[in-house]
Amino acid sequence: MSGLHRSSSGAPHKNGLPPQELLDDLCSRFVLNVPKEDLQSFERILFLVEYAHWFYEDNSVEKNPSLKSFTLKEFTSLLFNSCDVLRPYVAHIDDIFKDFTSYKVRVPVTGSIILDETYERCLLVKGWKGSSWSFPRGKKSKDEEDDACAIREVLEETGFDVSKLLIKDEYIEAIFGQQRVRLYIIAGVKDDTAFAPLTKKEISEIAWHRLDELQPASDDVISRGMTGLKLYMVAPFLASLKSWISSHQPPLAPKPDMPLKGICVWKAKNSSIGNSSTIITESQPTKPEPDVHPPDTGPGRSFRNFRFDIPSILQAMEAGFSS
Ligand code: M7G
Ligand code: MG
Repeated sequence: MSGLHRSSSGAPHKNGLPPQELLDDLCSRFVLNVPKEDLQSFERILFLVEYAHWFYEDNSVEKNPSLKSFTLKEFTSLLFNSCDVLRPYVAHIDDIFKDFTSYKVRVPVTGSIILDETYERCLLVKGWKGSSWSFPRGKKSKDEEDDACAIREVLEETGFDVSKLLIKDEYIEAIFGQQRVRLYIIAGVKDDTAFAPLTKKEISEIAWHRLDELQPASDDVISRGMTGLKLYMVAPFLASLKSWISSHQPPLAPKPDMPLKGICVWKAKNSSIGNSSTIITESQPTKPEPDVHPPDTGPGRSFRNFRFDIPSILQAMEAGFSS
């Protein structure tokens, strides 16, 4: 209950901008109130800003719909401008943000290809924003093993625990630009299994899709299945998946009479952007911060040498707590 009272303090401006009090609260809760080592690069700080943004969109805006929705970039700018320790870096915000987005696509990703008992269908998730389907997967956290990340990401995105089914050397891997994507094959999952994401506004739909339906015209990162289904990072795995299936016996015989169309197993009630949407699940586990140590080869390297003035941050925190 105390949370409810806290976030309702300070009415939003007429223009929907969050009050300073709310921004201060988000900044101290998500950015300042973390171990010192997490404030040593802008990549890490931007991941913290992203958590603050999700909290703002999923909780503050949801409780108070007169508050405006922002893109991550807009929110980053708002937070940097409102927070004393971040304000000195406002002049560099475009480069910091560009650096963060290019960094994000270099963090290794793992997940799972979940096959039903006939090996005819696989489980795909549809992103909240956009309309494409992908295997449940996500970025590795700092010091996280590939299999642990796959287990966590599949659990977050589908509510399904693959930890007892995952075999460490049964995976398909592909490289997209500078990003390594490893998907563990989890075969023989019952098609009446209940799925529902644990995160908010990340996944809008979960469905079993026939592998035949996904068969792509090309091997591109973004492709379309034969029924027009938009796919993201699915096609490049299909050939290896087919060959894995051809050398493994499914627990159940194929069901050729089943429809070609995907079978939806979970759908958010409302997934439009910028709307105070209600979704079926309510719980939201906190995500560990992503791995921030891939090889530093990308553009904007000079910006990564930018360092926060830690003593002044600590001073500000202390002042904040003693007030
Ligand atoms: P991610 O966690 O950055 O990707 O989520 P990963 O799973 O590949 O590591 C991908 C996208 O989903 C984000 O850029 C957001 O648009 C959205 N998203 C993810 N999460 C966990 C949330 C959340 O908690 N709240 C909101 N509003 N969006 C989210
Ligand atoms: Mg994820």
